[in-house]
Formats: sequence, structure tokens, C-alpha cells
Amino acid sequence: MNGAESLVHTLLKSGVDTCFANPGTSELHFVSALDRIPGMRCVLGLFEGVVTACADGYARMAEKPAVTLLHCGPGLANGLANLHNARRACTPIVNIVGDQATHHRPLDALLTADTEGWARPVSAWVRTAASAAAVGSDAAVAVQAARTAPGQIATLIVPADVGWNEGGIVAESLPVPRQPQVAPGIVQQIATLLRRGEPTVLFLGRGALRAQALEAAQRIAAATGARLMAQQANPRIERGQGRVPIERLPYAVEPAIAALAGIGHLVLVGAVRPVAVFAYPDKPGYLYPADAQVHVLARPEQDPLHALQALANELSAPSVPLPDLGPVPEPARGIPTSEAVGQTIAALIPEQAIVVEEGVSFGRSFYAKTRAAAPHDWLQITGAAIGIGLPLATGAAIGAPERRVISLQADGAAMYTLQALWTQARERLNVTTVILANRKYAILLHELANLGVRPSAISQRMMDLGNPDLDWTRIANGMGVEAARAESCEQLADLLRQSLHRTGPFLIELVI
Ligand SMILES: Cc1ncc(C[n+]2csc(CCOP(=O)(O)OP(=O)(O)O)c2C)c(N)n1
Repeated sequence: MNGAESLVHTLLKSGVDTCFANPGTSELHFVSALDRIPGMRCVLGLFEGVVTACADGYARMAEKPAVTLLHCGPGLANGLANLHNARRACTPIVNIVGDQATHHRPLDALLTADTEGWARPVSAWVRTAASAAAVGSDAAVAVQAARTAPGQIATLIVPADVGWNEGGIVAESLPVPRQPQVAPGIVQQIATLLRRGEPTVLFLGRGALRAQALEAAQRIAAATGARLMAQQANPRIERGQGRVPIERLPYAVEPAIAALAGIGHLVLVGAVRPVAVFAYPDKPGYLYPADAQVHVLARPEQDPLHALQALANELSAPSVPLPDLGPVPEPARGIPTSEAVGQTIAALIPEQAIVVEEGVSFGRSFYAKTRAAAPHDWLQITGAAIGIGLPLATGAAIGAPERRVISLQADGAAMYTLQALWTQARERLNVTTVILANRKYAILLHELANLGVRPSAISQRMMDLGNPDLDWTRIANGMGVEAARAESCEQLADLLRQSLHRTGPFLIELVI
């Protein structure tokens, strides 16, 4: 058995059975091992930023890591922005990065780079495998690191000779450390605080936004008058009919400050302190009042469900009925404004759909408008590095194959990783993409206006995606995805409905 074979066997033994890949020469032993060893689903991505965001979307839904296969330092570097997003989401991912053979490294051949150096800022765990005999046990440790709460990125660099040398040893899977639970004393302290009845927000992130945790949070809110609020950017929220609705902190500074104005206490549950995404002259960085006190019920790596249930029990908070969200909205008509599109989508989201939202400026009202839609999961960009949506949707469809994915995607951000459409077609994934084609970097135009700057001819040109216009139906067709254009809410609704009955991907270019 060579090192590459022991690596594949070990990954499978550790429960990792999906590989998103963009291989090169130094990974060919791994690829050929996949030919001989059954059990690994291999999905080709035509750019590494696609590969890494696919792994993110997959793990958000499958709740276990996929492995990526990346080519040397530069291949990893191409995938870094979406690994940055995944790190912010606390998504478990195992990266296998091929590299120059150990004895070839001193020759400084073309692809030789500081692979570990590129891996480190996005990875909680980095190792270069030293030998064929060691790479199996390295892989088992990598999977263990990835699965350690709250979910981490582990990068294993595999020099080509480590893959091709004989002497590989398959390692047993390692136990995943139990997610730490909050201490009873912390729960009691927070209960004492909440009993005082002062204006308090329970600020929820990550696992606190799953349905069961939200039910416990709702008990606490009903018993104490504390308000519930989600972080602005979240990997996965379970919402819609039959779930506890949760408002998100707005993205823009002023509305975010207004949302938290007047609170005396902010209690973090799997969340971090809310800060503005960017600094602006004369605007604060922290978004909560300067005199508010921040408390931590559960850190991101601690079990939020346990923490919230323990707090609800400590408060003897009774169960409360789920709030009535009203009926599922009807599709809107006429001009596709942000609100009208949000309402139309809310009307048509099928039960248990996965909504992936990278709507940037036009998508701002979608979350609120889809509050009373059928039950669904909402996946967002978590690190503000745009270009995640199309591959995140692709990975989510592979992670939860029985569910429909609806990908709401701003056009500028879509262009970063549009190759994901090809993977959707090749894998026949049930993804409906709605491209929000405003043919601009609209958010940057808003930001310029915020700064009081009038766009000059040059800055206008840097924020305009027209001339030539992107033709999304032809782009999609060219990658094997059927597509059509919509210019009204009625057309959008018709195409959305049709797409939900198809097998395989469909793209709607919504001209806005
Ligand atoms: C990796 C990365 N590159 C660049 C940016 C800066 N940026 C933020 S939004 C944006 C434009 C987004 O345009 P689009 O996706 O069309 O959405 P719109 O603003 O039109 O709503 C850019 C370039 C970023 N956030 N991340």
C-alpha cells in the first residue's frame, strides 16, 4: 500500500466520503488511489474557490467535513477567500494539498511555494506529512481537528513522494472530543441577570440558530422579556413556518445601532460581539451602546443547545406555543423590487428547501420577507469575501441531496466563482439559481454616496458591470445549465415554479 492509498482508506474510515477536487500532477497518486478504492464521491470544481466553498456548503448541511484536494501552494491560495468565509462560519473542512516531492523541494521548481504559510491563517491545524508511513495517522488527526467544536479547518500537505512511496499504514478514526458544555455557575449567573428584567438582548450565532435551540431561546424570552436577535452573518438558520422567527442584526451601521439602542445587557450565545464590517470616519466600531454590559452564556465552541435549555430550565421557563407567522405570502406582481422579489420567493420556497443567499445590496430585504415561508434553512456568506454563493449552493445540494436548493445571487459576486454552474450541471444537482442582474457593484456606489463622494467617470466605470452586459442565460447554457430571463415578478414566479419540478439545475436571470 502506498501513502496515497493509506490516506484515502483513513479518510473513509474517519467518515469522510466526499471529495471536492481540483488536482494537479502532485496529487495524481491520490487520484489514482481513488480509482482503486471505492466509497469516495469525487466532485470536480473548475477553480479552487469553487472547491473550497463547495466543501463549506456540504459541511453546513451534512454536518461532517468533506475533503478538498488542492494543487500545491498556488491551488490552495486560489481557494483561500472561501476558506476565510468557512473559517468564519466554523465549518469543518479537511484540505489535502499536494506539494513538491520532499527531495525536489530544495530545487525550487516552479510550483514550489510556502504552502504551510498560505495554509496557516485559515487553518486551525496544519501539518506536512513526513512519510508514507505517517500520512494515514496524519489524516486521522486532521479529521479529528476538523470535527473539534465549533468546527475547524485542518490542512494536511502531502508531498508527492509521501503519496507514491510504499509503506502506507491505514489509521483508525480518532474520537471527536465532546463539545464542551457551559458550567452551571454561568447559567445561574445569566439567570440572575435576566431575572432583573433590565433591557437585554440574547445575541445568537451558529448552533443557537437551529430550530430546537431557538425554541429554548423563545422560552427564555417569554419568561424574562429579553429580546432575541441573530448575528448579521450566520452559517445556517432554521426558519419559516413552525419555527421560532429570529430577527438579524442589520448590516449597515446606523440601523444596527438603532436595533441595539437602549439595551443594558448583551448576552452572547455562540455569537461574538457585534462590530461594524468596516470603519467609517465618526462612526463607532462596536454596534451596541457603550454603557451596555456584555455577558457570555456560551462561547462559539460550547454547546448552545445545552446552554439555552439549561438556562430555560434554571428560569423554570414554561414551554410556549410557536408564534403564528401568518399565512405563507402570495407571489408579488409587477416590477421586481427587492421587497417584491423577496415576497415572490417566500411564496414559492418549497418545504425543507435550502436557501443560499448572496444577494448583496438587492437581497437586503429577502430575509425579512421570507419569514413566513415554508420551513427552510438559510445559508449566508459569513466572512464578507464575496464569491461564495454559487459554490456554497452546489456543496449544500451534495450535502443534503433530497432537498431543493434556491440560490439567490447578486451578479457581481456570481462572476467570481461562476464555474460552480458547470459542477451543478455535471452532478445534476437540484439547484435553482436566481441571478440578481443589476449589472452594477451597487453596494459600492451606496458606500461612495455614504462617504459623501460623487462618483467620477473612473469610479463609475469601476462599479459598472455593463458594456458589455453579462448574458447569464448564455453563460449558464455554455456550462450545461438551462436558463431563462425574467423581467417581472410574474415571470420570476412562473420560472421558479417550473424549476422546482425539474431534475438538475436551472438558472433565472432576473433583470432588475
Ligand atoms: C473577495 C472580495 N473582493 C471584493 C470585495 C469588495 N466588494 C464588496 S461588494 C462588491 C460588489 C458586489 O456586487 P454585486 O455582487 O453585483 O452586488 P450589488 O452590490 O450589485 O448588490 C465588491 C467588489 C469583497 N467584499 N470581497
